[in-house]
Amino acid sequence: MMTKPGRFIVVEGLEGAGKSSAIATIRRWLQQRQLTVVCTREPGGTPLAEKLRTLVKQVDNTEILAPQTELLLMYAARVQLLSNVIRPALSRGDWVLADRHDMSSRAYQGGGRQLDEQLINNLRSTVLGNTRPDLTLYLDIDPAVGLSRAAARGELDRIEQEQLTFFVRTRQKYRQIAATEPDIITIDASQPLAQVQQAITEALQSHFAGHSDD
Ligand code: Z5A
Repeated sequence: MMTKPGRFIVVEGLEGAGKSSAIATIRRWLQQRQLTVVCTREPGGTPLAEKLRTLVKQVDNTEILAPQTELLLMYAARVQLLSNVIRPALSRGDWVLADRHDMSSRAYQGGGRQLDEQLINNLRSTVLGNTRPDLTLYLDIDPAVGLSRAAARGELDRIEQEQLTFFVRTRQKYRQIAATEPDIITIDASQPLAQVQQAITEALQSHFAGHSDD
């Protein structure tokens, strides 16, 4: 019997946008349809990629992380995750539900850090190959609102300590990408949680109509 290929769903957005809550909603929606779900986070999701996550998030006062190093570490972690977790899951027919993926690098390193787009595109084509998300839900939030939600949780990591202008550029890039790519749905994450959840469910129902049990 042929295995039906799995699907790849990504949740994106600035810190405090509500990605964790969105992932819980999507996970429930998939499990109600008896689909096997593999959840990932980036950077991270394999033992080595989790070590890289610690490196990029920790505040190190002895050496400044160069923006290009940051970019390469994000893609190094992504290669590991794609090879060891995402591609095997998709070939088994599982559904992959990702907390961040490639769009984060385009927005944070491309928009926030203003790194060369050609450099990022070269890395993307080498690392991603043909593996692309079936659907990306981009949770759009004003950075000031997102950061205040994130700050309420306690200590800020290295990237969270950036100036507001960095996050304004990151959001601009997110919105620019979302406006031009058809498999990205933008959700207004400033709405109350119940409305965000409703918008997510509607997006899933319209995008994966064949899997809806309603
Ligand atoms: N990064 C990068 O630069 N390049 C890359 O390629 C990749 C990542 C892959 C990962 O950190 C960092 O790496 C991230 C981007 C960078 N850095 N920054 N800055 P992370 O994974 O630890 O952090 P995060 O992804 O930003 O997670 P987060 O702060 O936890 O965001 P969230 O998951 O979207 O937030 P949340 O936990 O769901 O919600 C935050 C709070 O808001 C929480 O108390 C909720 O109850 C509340 N909330 C959520 N939704 C609502 C609504 N609708 N109304 C009111 N309150 C709400």
